[in-house]
Amino acid sequence: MTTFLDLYKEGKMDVVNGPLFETEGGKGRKIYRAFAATVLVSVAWIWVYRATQLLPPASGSRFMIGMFAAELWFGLYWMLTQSVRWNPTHRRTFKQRLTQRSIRTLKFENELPGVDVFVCTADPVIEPPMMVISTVLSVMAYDYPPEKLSVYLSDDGGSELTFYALTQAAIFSEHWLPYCRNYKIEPRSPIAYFQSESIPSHTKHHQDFVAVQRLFEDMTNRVENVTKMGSVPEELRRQQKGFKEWDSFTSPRDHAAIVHILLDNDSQDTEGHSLPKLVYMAREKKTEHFHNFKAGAMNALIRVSSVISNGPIILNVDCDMYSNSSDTIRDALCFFMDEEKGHDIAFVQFPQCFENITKNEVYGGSLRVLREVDFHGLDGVGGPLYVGTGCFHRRAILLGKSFNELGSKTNWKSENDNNHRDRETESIASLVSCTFESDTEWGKEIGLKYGCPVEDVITGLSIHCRGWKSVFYNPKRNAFLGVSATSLDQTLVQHKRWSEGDLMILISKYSPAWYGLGRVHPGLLMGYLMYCLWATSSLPTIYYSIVPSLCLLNDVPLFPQVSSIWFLPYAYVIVSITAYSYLEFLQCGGTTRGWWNDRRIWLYKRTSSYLFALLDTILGSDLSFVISSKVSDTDIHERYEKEMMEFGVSSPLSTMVATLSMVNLVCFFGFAIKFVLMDTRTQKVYYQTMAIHIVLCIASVLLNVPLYLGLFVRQDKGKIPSSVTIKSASLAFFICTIFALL
Ligand SMILES: *[C@@H]1O[C@H](CO)[C@@H](O)[C@H](O)[C@H]1NC(C)=O
Ligand SMILES: *[C@@H]1O[C@H](CO)[C@@H](O)[C@H](O)[C@H]1NC(C)=O
Ligand SMILES: CC(=O)N[C@H]1CO[C@H](CO)[C@@H](O)[C@@H]1O
Repeated sequence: MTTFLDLYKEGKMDVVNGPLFETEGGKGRKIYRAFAATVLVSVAWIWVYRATQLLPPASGSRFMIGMFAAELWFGLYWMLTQSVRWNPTHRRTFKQRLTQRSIRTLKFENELPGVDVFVCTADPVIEPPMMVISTVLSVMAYDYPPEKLSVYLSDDGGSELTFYALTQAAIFSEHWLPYCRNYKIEPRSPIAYFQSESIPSHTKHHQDFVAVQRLFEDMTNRVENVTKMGSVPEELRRQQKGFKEWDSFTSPRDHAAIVHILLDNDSQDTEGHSLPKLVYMAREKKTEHFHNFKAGAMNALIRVSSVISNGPIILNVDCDMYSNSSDTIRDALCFFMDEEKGHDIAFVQFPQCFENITKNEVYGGSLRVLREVDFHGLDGVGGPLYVGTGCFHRRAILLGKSFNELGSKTNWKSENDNNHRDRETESIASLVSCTFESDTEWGKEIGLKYGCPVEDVITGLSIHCRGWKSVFYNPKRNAFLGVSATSLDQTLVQHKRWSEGDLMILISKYSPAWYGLGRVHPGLLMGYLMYCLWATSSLPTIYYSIVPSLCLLNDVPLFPQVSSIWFLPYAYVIVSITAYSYLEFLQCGGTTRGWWNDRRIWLYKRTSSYLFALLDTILGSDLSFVISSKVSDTDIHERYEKEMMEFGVSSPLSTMVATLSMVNLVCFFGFAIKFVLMDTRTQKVYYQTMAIHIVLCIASVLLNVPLYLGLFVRQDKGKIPSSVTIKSASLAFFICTIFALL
């Protein structure tokens, strides 16, 4: 490896002085744009056709208005989706330059900003303490000067089990961090590491491996024993004075603030190196004070960290999302610290990647297209959304600075020196009391925004509106790995929360439709609208997914005949959009069956999650925040590995999905019987007039095959409960009857 000194001797200093990151446009943009133009023409053509159908004297059937409305919507929405495909952007960092600059001037190393990492957890049952501390250990082990790194765990469950686990993690880190450093191992989450790694025996590395592994297994046993017992036994409590805080503890929803510094500047690992700071925080909870979920926890962390370490850079990760790459901090700093282009970057978002994805991702859980297409596209028009995990922020901007206030170049040295301002004067616990935020701008102008289930997206939007840019960095080796939903219901509930939150942004003060207008790039505005309008796209999708089938059953043609010139745009749009989505999915690394599964989930989330999100928003129901479970029992796990869909529970969401698929099945059988009984000539005419209906209905039935299996065939526990079967069958029968009578 050539070091900086070699380069220096050879007079190749420029390698050191170059930019810290580089930006590239995507390939094949021209071809894509030409394709998009052809689709646009076809869409317009379809609109014209519908308009002529509605005019007297044609004035089609009474379903035409709905069809027109749906097609108008799809066309307009398709235009919004072009914003993320128009100008995809890719980024590359040069971390070695960052390192070399710090070798050249020791000053530069001093200037490396402090980084505060926030990990949020909310419930020791749904988020097991071992998983949480494995994430904590993975971020403590970043390749970064430990005296500049601080890790904060916010525990909204206020659980002594989690606290106990964290005390054990603090002890284990004294061995784990030197081990990571000495052998440069990856990944640095001990659970993930010991699951995958084996080291050839008879080496020093192997001896150390075995020793650390034993320590890790002991710790796992201790933590899991305590977790199983549900409380920390007296003799263990006596070993750590922090447990005193739980003496007055009554419930997770009603307790005093607990802030405990487990490792500070004086803590050292077994080799005498400093350890990162490690802080446990459970903010005060009172039943009569609303706590604002994760946004409230994040804001409390911002305040607590400001008096303990006050790092100018903040990274936040979910507790199930461990760091899979120890370089990530340096990657992010390449953006913030670039002398030329770094000054207007507010946050660096890394993609959400998941380790529990099966090959063909039955629940579309990899968010592949979002990661490989949407976010690169957004990056080209001003920056990705903030998605609440795997994101580096500049503290000053989270605190509400606008671009004009801070605009010029950052002096990282002075940012670092802001440390420890108020430590003496303010007691830390008072910073996280229930009443601290009353009559302040916290949750409004300062920190993360309150009142929205997707606090992250709305916070990111307000940052963009203040004139800042963000950056999407998608390195080859995934930087963070989380756990994705492993049942249909979890998936649908998650999408309901996202789409509901995004819809609330649309009607909030920060709506991209009016507040963002003129403040952010028009392309970014369209990108935001694309997500904010998820929920509303449920209605046209539901209409389109059953009305053509029902009309097939009742012999009401809604589409042009095959021989008509108007048939062309329909055929072109259906074929080209389907083929494009297939190719795009493969391009993003997916499989053919994965794409097919993804189409199914696309349909299900639109017809159920999005619909209920829309209804909840209109009817003003509460912000009930369902945490998607991160553990699953072995039965469920087995079926997940076999890629069988997990239905299991009865919920309005699954009933909706089952009903619509049942309607399509009835229509399909009705059509099939009719068709078989016709003579060949009638069949031909029928086919001429109803071709598109037939295609849509058959596609829908094929897409729903796993659901029919769950309804009628499967006998395992993951099948659709019979209550749902009965409800959805009656509803489907009812819908078909009503429709026939119309
Ligand atoms: C996580 O990092 C390891 C290297 O440490 C890499 O081999 C692996 O592919 C990464 N995982 C994912 C899902 O990218
Ligand atoms: C955990 O509990 C089991 C039995 O409940 C016991 O045998 C074992 O020694 C315990 N382990 C630790 C580390 O306390
Ligand atoms: C929570 C969960 O389901 N974790 C699983 C993720 O996938 C790995 C490997 O397939 C399993 O070992 C975990 O149990």
